[in-house]
Amino acid sequence: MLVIGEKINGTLKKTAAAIAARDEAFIKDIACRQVEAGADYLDVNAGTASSREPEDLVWLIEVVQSVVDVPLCLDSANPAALRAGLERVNQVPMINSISGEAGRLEGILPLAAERGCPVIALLLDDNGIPGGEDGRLEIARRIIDRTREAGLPDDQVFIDPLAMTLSTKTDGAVVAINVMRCIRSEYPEVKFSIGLSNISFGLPARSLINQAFLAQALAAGLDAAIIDPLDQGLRNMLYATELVLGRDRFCRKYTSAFRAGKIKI
Ligand code: THG
Repeated sequence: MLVIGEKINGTLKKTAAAIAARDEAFIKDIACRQVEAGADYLDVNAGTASSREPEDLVWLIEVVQSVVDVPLCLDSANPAALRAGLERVNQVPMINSISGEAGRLEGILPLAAERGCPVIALLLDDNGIPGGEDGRLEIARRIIDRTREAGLPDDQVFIDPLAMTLSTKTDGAVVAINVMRCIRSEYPEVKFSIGLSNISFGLPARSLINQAFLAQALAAGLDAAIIDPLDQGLRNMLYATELVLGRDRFCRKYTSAFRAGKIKI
């Protein structure tokens, strides 16, 4: 599974302050720590007002690329910010995200299609997030029609089924898992990504809930997740579950992660 480090996110208070103050050391530190912990991609989200977002996102990208060389996951709903970011990246980034919303399909999908970038697609549209499986599946089919029409191969599309907060929605994780299973049987090449920590907002011992969900989501075919790579328990669970699911030939990933000190109990 691809680990997309979540911590460079301007909607978090400390990161917002670092972006406003152009505090390079703060950003470099969370970039390096996430990559050392095993992040394959780093999510970069400026989280700022749309007029400032292009320059803030470009600043973040340049600071991050000055210390690490993993590809980035450009996290924005703003086509102008994404366009500016796409001009500065050193490696093909993931675009986070399109959705069933008309504005994103028109403004963002062409940016990804032109460059053949992998893209994350959220299962929501201009009417919001459907609560049940059927509504999400209908949006997924519409999105995949559009990505195919734009010439983007199915294996470059990462569907994010949207895990809802369990404290307010009892079936918030189950719906996401059922949706992944249905889409996989209909579109075997399409991939899945999820923002894992949404499910545990407002609850104690969040990492435990995130770990339980990660194991179930991996069993349903999860290919990528936006997570905190510094969460030791989550990392342990990731390596162990991939091993159990037969995704780790000769236990190579598990044993080398253990030797490198990335698995600890
Ligand atoms: N899907 C997609 N993109 C996304 C999300 C998603 N991008 C944003 C978000 N959801 C994923 N990113 C984060 C970043 C941080 C946290 C959660 C999701 C987080 N922060 C802690 C908190 O809020 O309690 C605070 C951590 C800290 O302060 O360091 O949990 O779903 N495609």
